[in-house]
Amino acid sequence: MSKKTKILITGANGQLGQVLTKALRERHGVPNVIASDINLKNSNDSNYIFLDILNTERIKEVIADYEITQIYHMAAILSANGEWNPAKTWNVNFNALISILDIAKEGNLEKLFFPSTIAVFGNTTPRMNTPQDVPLLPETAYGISKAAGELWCNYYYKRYGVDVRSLRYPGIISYQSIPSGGTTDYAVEIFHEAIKHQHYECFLGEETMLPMMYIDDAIDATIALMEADYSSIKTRIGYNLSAMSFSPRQLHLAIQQYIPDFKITYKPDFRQGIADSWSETIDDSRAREEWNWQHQYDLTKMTDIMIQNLNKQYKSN
Ligand code: AKB
Repeated sequence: MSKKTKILITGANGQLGQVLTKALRERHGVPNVIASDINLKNSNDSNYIFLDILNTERIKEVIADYEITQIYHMAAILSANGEWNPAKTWNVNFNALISILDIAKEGNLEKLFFPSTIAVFGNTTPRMNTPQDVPLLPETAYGISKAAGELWCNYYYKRYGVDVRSLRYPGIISYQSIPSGGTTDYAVEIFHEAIKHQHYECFLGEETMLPMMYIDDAIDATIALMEADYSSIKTRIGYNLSAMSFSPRQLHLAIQQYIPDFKITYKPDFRQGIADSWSETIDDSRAREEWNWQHQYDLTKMTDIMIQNLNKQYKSN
C-alpha cells in the first residue's frame, strides 16, 4: 500500500514557495505540508520549520520525523544575486540538490521536484521559440548550477530510478509575494511602483523581451507535473514551460491602461547582459503534449489581476 503523501517544501518563503505552500495545503491538508526555509518569517505557522538545506543530516531527520514522501526543493539563489557570490550559489543550488537526490536514491522519497529555469539557456541557444533539447551554455552562476542540476536529475533517474521532475520556469509574476535577486524581478517591481509612485526606473532596456508567467499558471504547472502519470513524463531534465513574452515597453503600455500617468525611465545595469543571454520565446510543446500543460494567463489578464489585487493591498495598508 502506498504511504500517505507528506510533503516538504524547501525555500517556502520565496516567491514561488509561499504560494505553492498554500496551494499544496489546500490539496493535501495543512499537517501534510511542511514548509521550511532558512529564515523564520513564518514562525507562527506550526507546520513551518527552520531548515538549512546545506545541513544534510537535518534534512534526513526531518524526512524521518515527519514521514516525508515528496520534496518540492524550491530553495535557490537567483540569477542577479548569484553573480555576487558564485561559489555560494553553486553550493546552495547544486550541492544541496545532490544531497537530496542521494536521500531520494536511498529509497526515502517517492517523488522530488526540482525547479529549473530559462537561465539554463545561453548565447548559443536559439532565442526564438527555444526548443526543449538544445545545447546549454548558461552565462550565470545560477544558470550553470541549474543546468548541472538538470543533468544530475536525469542521471539519478536513469541510474537509480529516482522519480525527479523538473520545469524551466520563466520569470514569475505575483502580487502575493515579491521575488528577490532575479533578472525578471522588474516585472513585479513595476506594478508596485506604478501604483505607489506612477514612476518606475527599469534596470532592463525597453525592448528586452523575456518569457514570463503569472504565478497561478506556474503553480498549476508544478502540481500538474508532479501529479502526472509516471509514464507520461518523457524527460527528466527541466520541461520548457511558456505562457507569454513581453518587453518592459509592452508591460508599461499594458499598465497605462489602468494608470494613464504611469511613466517609465530606463537605466539598464548588469542584469541587461543576463537578460540578453536568455530566450525571448519558448517552445513548450513537449509539456503540452506529454502531460497536457495549458496556460490561462496572457499579458492582459495578468496585468488586470495584478492591478486589482495590489490596489486592494495598498488600500488596506
Ligand atoms: C531570475 O530572474 O533569476 C528568475 C529566473 C528566470 O529563473 N526569475
